[in-house]
Amino acid sequence: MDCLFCKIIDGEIPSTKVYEDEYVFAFNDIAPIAPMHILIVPKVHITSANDITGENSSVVAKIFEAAGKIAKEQGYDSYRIINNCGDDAGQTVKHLHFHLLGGVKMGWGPE
Ligand code: IU
Repeated sequence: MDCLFCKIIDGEIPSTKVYEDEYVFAFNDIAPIAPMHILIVPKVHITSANDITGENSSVVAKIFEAAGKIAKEQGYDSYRIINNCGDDAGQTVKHLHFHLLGGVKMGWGPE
């Protein structure tokens, strides 16, 4: 499968890994928008949040478990987790991923 994040997980494409376990791989985003901007991805290929099923949804819990651990390791106890699902939401890489952002005061809601 020609998937960028599968290649990063397999080590075919280099990345700055910050965390790995049996289910989850996490690495620094190449174009960070916050002091901490890490991508957390399932090792199994899931195209987007639309493809989460009863069969594979347990990996999402693993991702959220990892997020807290990673943020703490990075020195943050306040953070935001974002998933973009589909083109209109800005999903550019078609392998499920969660942006872990921290290190900056973030706004919320309509301006
Ligand atoms: P998105 O939610 O699909 O838009 O997020 C994709 C992210 O992947 C985006 O923040 C990119 O900067 C990031 N990224 C990366 O870290 N390494 C790459 O080689 C490529 C994209 I292409």
